[in-house]
Amino acid sequence: MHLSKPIRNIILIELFVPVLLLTIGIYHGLMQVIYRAGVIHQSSFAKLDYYQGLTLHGVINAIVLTTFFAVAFGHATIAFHLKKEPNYRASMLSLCLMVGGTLMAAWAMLMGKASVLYTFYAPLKAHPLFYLGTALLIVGSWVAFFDWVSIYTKWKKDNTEVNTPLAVLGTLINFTIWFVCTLAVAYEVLVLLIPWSMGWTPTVNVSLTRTLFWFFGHALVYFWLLPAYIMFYTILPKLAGGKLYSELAGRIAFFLFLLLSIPIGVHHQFGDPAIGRGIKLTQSILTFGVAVPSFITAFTIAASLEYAGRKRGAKGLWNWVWKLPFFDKNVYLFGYLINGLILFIFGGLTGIVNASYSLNNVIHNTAWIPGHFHLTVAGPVFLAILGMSIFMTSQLTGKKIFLPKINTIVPYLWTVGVLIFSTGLMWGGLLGEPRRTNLGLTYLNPESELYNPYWVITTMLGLAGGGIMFAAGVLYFIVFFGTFLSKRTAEPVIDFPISEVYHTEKRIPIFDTFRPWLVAMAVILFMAYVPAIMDTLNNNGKKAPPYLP
Ligand code: HAS
Ligand code: CU
Repeated sequence: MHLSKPIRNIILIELFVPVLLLTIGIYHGLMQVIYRAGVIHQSSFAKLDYYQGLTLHGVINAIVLTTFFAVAFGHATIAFHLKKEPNYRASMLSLCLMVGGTLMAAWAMLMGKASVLYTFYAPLKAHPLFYLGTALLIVGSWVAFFDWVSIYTKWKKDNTEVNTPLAVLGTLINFTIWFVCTLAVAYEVLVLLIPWSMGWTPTVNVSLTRTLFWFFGHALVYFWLLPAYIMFYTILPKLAGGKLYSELAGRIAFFLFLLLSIPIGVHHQFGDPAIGRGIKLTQSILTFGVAVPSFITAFTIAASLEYAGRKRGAKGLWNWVWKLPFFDKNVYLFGYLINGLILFIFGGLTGIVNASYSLNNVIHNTAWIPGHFHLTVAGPVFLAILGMSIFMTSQLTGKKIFLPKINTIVPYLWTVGVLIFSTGLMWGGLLGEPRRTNLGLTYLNPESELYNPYWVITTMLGLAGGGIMFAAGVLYFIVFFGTFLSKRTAEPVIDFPISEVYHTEKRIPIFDTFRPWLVAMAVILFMAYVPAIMDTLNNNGKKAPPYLP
């Protein structure tokens, strides 16, 4: 499909800006592993504080990159499937708000005035511009979403009997989850944190800020994941040379995410004394529920891949796996997506450990947690973003991929790195190695009385894996920026390879409508969160003084 130049440029800026910032994010990832392994005694060559570097790493990689990408991919998805360009003014406003907000937050972090980590709840306190900046970034993404809703409602009026394309359904569901969960963080930032940070209110209810943050913070992880799921369902089977085994399974999975992504944030707060046990157990069980759409996805995608392998002539039980186009540079996106899926098998299993209320005690606040989330957000999510950012850049500029062979190996290198890195962190976590702690200067120095010999090997594994991840990141930058800078050889377009469906299924109206699902979502949310919020209001420890680092 052809897009007008201004819209193409907006999408390209939404890819370019966060990838440029990602160079800082990835650099701080490398510094983290070097520092944690006790190899150097400062956490960056610019002499940034450990927590400042960690905040830059988390905010840029997990909040800025993911939000910009979701909007850029959403624009392209809606335009491609509904054959209607996004509105120029709305898209421009959205872009300006997101870039402006990011610059504000970046200034605060780089000045060392916002070393509050990407989970920016109290009692850590940031400069007001950090909070305002993140709020603007979020509002900018809403503007793009509102425009898509208006495009979609017009399309639906003319196509009442036609199933909404799966990718469009996934995008709208994802941004509905995002809109609802960000309302809580908007309230937290605007009503609680900014007045506190400006000095207008002397104290803040720490438990309430944590609870509002996690209302947003857990759903955030599915906001990262769903664009990757859209690619797994609608694009991957085609790249593999097969068909999507069941489109209905995809619809069911997306609607289950709509119901269950938000009302489970308390699984990040099993250790919070303000919240009661009953609601913790309830949300633990609901968390097992949210694993169901991922299991559905695992089986549906595996069946689609098996079909592709057999179509390519595979015989026997497992031979189909080896027939898949792992290193075919013409379908390099396959490599990015399949590696993400492989990592997610381990990311999902560790997530289920985390969700188990009592087991969570063993791993909470240990290095196990970053081990888990590098298998998820730095697994399927990050690899899908890397692959798709190169794909969209090449198509929207009409330029050939720079160094296509290197591009093909990036996801494999990254995956090897993540597997080693996460093994080190999770092993260390089980041996009590803490997360988010200045390890280098204390526990790993044999002269320190806090020296812990068990964590030497685990942080070294982290260093080895992190080094490989960094190398893969550098190769990706070379391909991405090289593609940007090469000469145009074709007409700029956006054409996603879309999978056919294996079973032709009849349209089932309930899986093509939003209203009943939104009502069910509201009811579950209400039941899961009113008791949690009441607990934080009733048990707030009254006047806890702010902790200033
Ligand atoms: Fe998580 C903490 C539970 C998924 C990210 N998680 C985190 C944090 C992050 C994060 C960033 O219950 C740390 C937050 C912080 O800073 O404190 N997580 C879960 C559960 C799931 C889960 C139950 N997490 C994710 C995803 C993330 C993510 C997705 C990012 C994108 N997580 C937790 C809990 C905590 C937590 C607790 C708090 C811990 C604490 O104490 O602090 C589930 O959604 C996982 C379900 C997934 C599956 C896997 C399905 C497998 C698939 C692959 C199939 C492969 C194929 C390939 C087909 C059941 C789909 C075949 C291969 C061939 C070669 C053919
Ligand atoms: Cu969570």
